[in-house]
Amino acid sequence: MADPFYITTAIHYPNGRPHIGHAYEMIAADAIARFQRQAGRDVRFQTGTDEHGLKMAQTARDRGMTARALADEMSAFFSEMATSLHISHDRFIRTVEADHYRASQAIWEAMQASGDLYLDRYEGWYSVRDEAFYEEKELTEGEGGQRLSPQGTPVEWTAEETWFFRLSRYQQPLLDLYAANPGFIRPESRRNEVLRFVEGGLTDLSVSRTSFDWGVPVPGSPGHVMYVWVDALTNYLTGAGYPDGGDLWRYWPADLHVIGKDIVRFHAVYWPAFLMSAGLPLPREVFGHGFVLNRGEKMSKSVGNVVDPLALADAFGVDALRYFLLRDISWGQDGSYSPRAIATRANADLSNSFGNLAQRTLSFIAKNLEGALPEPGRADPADAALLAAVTEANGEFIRLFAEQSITPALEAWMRGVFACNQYIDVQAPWSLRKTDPERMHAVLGTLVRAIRLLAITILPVVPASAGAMLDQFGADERDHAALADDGWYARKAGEGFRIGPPTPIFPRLDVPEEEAAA
Ligand code: ME8
Repeated sequence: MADPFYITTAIHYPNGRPHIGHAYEMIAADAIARFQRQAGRDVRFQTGTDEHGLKMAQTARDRGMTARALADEMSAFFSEMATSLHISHDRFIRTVEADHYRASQAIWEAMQASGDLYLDRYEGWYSVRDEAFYEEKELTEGEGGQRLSPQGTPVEWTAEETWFFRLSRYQQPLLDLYAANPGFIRPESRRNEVLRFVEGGLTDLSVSRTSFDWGVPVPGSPGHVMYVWVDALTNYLTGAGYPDGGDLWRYWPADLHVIGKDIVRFHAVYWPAFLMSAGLPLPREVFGHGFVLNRGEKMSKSVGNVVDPLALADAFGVDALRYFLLRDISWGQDGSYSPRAIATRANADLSNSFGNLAQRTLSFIAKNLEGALPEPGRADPADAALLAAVTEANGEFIRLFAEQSITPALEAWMRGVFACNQYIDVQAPWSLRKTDPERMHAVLGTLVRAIRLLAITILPVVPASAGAMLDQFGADERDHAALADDGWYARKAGEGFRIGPPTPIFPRLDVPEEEAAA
């Protein structure tokens, strides 16, 4: 039985339509999920929407609709976006689903049984936009004396009777956890932030609300709904079949929670504390990725620079967008995008380098060999050298990607593509056609092998295009084991497989002249 690998994205607030940050997170997690499947893991991948809380309730009220109606309307956009971006999730969870209510109430009862919940009065600052409580010392003052959270969002004073979670009890267990598992929070910068926060002392956390009712009811406590983060975090357990167990429970604990840097505290402090309290195993890793900025600026509705990711995918192609986001935004750091940057990167790497290489090779074979796979021909040391270079580049990709060094992995892969382009220029198969057909066969056969290896390796990043390319070669085996399968070529040739006239896989994109306002 393959080793399980459970990966999740954050669940997104459907109080508006998805933006490029949401798309980025889904794409990155999807590439990791696909990579792990290729590596032979038994992958479960979950994404979804986080539908409770005051922010949803207030947005719905402003729009004159119920929170549920708003959630239904907006959640559909997130789910459609996942499909459009070729996200390979196994479940799109919505926190209004019945099994999620059961899981949330079960973890609540488990925390209660540990003696970690008590009823008291909360008075303090709350940010609706962050759905977060803050301490006085964390706040700054904005215009007109408005108090602001560390995220720059307005906070308001709230006072109500609520349930508290004894977070203060978990300071030492959390510090022990971080010390024993240096990879629990990544990247390093995020880990240091969390360490400083926890070392500074933890106060008990208000975990229920009485001033509104849009949430999961607290068991046995009429009038209380759970603080939205309690139920939101529990989605990861719901997706693994908690509390019923069963077949999906093999996926718990999660291997990787992919989230943005603004919500690391919830995932690396509150979440493991809740789980410890409930007596459940802890996730193995929380990765806090950076923010995608619109030409260096934070996206905001008021600045008017919020871009619909599907418009970008329509303009440039899903795979161009996926490749750009993973190649140009260093995983774990903030990065900028612009239509010009997307088209420039996709043209340089995908169209001009990889796509052109495949197109030249395949159309030459289709035209001159009637699509038959080239014969072994007369080998030259340059052929073995190319395959060795490609194998090394792919090996580097796999080694780096496995440790989430995503941008360096893509750079390694490009070295393999460059090696092929150099080889084709030096070997010039088109001029061998008349002078030395035996060499021509050997060169083209080497290229077919090399391109197949490169296409398999890049599948997690550009699944549709690399998949279509492999279809043209009739290459059906696509996991990492297929990279070591030397018999593939002889088998295909033996079947009399023919390469059809190729359709271009990575069309050249028009690079927008000006950076038109988004
Ligand atoms: O925080 N660039 O939901 P959310 C990159 N519901 N990532 C970004 C981003 C940007 N510009 N803006 C947001 C929530 N994100 C909670 C999560 S999980 C149990 C509950 C990321 O819709 C953000 O960091 O505000 C988060 O990981 C995800 O998008 C959803 O953000």
